[in-house]
Amino acid sequence: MSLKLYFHPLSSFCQKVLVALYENDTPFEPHVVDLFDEASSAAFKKIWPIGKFPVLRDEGRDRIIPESSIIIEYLQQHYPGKTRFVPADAELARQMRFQDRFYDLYVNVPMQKVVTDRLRPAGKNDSYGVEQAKSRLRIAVGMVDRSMAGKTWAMGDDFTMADCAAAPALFFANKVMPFGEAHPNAAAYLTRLMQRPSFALAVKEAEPYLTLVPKETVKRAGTGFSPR
Ligand SMILES: N[C@@H](CCC(=O)N[C@@H](CS)C(=O)NCC(=O)O)C(=O)O
Repeated sequence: MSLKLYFHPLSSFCQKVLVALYENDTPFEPHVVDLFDEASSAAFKKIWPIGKFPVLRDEGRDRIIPESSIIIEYLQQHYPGKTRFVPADAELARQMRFQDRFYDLYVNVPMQKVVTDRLRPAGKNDSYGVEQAKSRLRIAVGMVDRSMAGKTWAMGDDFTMADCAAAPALFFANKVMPFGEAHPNAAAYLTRLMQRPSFALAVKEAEPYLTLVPKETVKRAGTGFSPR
């Protein structure tokens, strides 16, 4: 098989790429990386020394492609299917890329900051950084709520890379900061994303690993971190 994906089922950035692969039934060989396992982590860092997943390897074209958005652009270019991730129109493509950046940088990244802080060794927590991340996430979810009024997908009627980015970012953001009734458009968008078969499959595959999500984060955040 030409495509090999280095990933972990629980990783939000990896789920973003899984959604794209599942959307178009693109065949690939899954290769789960366990960053807590020294051998698995070292083997992965030989491929991509930065050590962040997902990474796609295209053996047929002898290419190694890191970075979720770049991977999806690559899939669009070389393995196109029924779902078009990047609009053909240049102006719409620019708008879509902005949405993709927004979900990655202002929803996914702060959400991860909140979650991963709980995985740090005792005494190494970054409470100031977590408060900043919560504040940014709160602002970003409010913006999502306003921008999704009257829309089905991030770009309107067509499902694109921006929705691949939004699905796991909002899924986990909703776990650390439940949207509730204050953000009905964001909540309804997340419901649509969860009903999309590609993301539903990624979530199902992550289920066996959900116990690894630090429970304390969800509990603490759920009580002290509700959007206003
Ligand atoms: N900009 C990267 C972000 C990837 C990323 O942050 N991946 C996380 C998992 S969701 C990771 O590899 N974390 C491990 C680490 O930072 O050591 C992308 O879009 O692919």
